Amino acid sequence: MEYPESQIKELEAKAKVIRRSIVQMVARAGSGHPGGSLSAADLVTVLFFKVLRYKPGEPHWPQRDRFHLSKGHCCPLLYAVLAEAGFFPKERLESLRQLGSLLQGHPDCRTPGVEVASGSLGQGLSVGIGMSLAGTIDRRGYRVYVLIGDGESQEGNIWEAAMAAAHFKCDNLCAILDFNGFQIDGKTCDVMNLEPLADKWNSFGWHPIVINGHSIPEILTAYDEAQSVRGKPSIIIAHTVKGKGVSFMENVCDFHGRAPTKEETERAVKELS
Ligand SMILES: Cc1ncc(C[n+]2csc(CCOP(=O)(O)OP(=O)(O)O)c2C)c(N)n1
Repeated sequence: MEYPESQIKELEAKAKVIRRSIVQMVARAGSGHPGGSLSAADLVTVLFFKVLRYKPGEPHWPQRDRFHLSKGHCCPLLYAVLAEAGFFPKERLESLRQLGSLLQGHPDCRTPGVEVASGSLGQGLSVGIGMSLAGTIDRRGYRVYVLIGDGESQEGNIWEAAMAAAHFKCDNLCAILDFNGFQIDGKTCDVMNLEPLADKWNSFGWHPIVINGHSIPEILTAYDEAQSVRGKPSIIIAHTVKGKGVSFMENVCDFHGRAPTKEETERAVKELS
C-alpha cells in the first residue's frame, strides 16, 4: 500500500522527538537503557500514532488495543511515547527512576498506559497470549502487540509461548521483534545464535514478516499485513540498529545500559534536532 509522503514525514519527525526524549530522560536520571529504546523507537512510534486504538484519558478503556513492552528495560521509549500520546504530562519524564516516581526503572502498572509490569525477560509473550484469549472470549475486538528483544528471544519461555499462541490460533496477537543484533554484553549471534529466525517462527505456526525496522513505510505495511492474517499469530522481525539515531551510540554495546555524560547528551540532542 502507498502511504502519503506527509504521513511518513510526520511519523519520522515524531520518532525524532521520541528519541530526543529518551536521551534527555536517561541523561537526567543518570542511568537507564538508551540502546534498545532507540532501536525500537520507529516501531513503537508508528504503533502508537498510526495503529493502536486507545483513549489517553481512559487508560483502562476495555476495547483498547493492548501494547506490552516485554523488554521492560526499554521503558524510556514507552514513557516517551505515552507522554507524547497524552497519558500523562511530559514534565513527568523528568522524574524517571526517582524514588516514588510513577516512572520506575522498569515498567509498573501504576503508570497510566502501562498494561503489565515487565523487566524479567521472556515472560511478555505469554502475557500477550492471555490478553489475546481474553479479548476473544469477551468479544472485545481488540488487538495485542508485544515487543520482544533478540537477546530476550534466547529465553525458553518465548518458545513455549510461540507454540501456545499458534495452538490457540491467536490471530489478534502480533509480536514485534526488535532484532538489533546486540544484547547486554555482546552480539546476539556470538552469545547464542537465533538464525534462521523467520524459518523458526514459521515452523512454530506463526506468520513472520521481515522488515527494516527503521523504514516507516515498511513498518506501516507490516502492521497492515499482520492485521490481515487469519488463524495464526504474526511476528514482525524488524532489523534495527541498537542506539539508532545517535552516531556514537549506534552498535555500541556500552550504551545498552548506561546514561550519556553531559557532553554526550549535548551532542546527541544536536544530532536529533
Ligand atoms: C530473565 C532476565 N535475565 C536477565 C536479565 C538482564 N538483562 C536485562 S537487558 C538484557 C539483554 C536483553 O537483550 P535484548 O532482548 O536484545 O534487548 P535490547 O538489546 O533490545 O535492549 C539482559 C540479559 C533480565 N532483565 N531478565
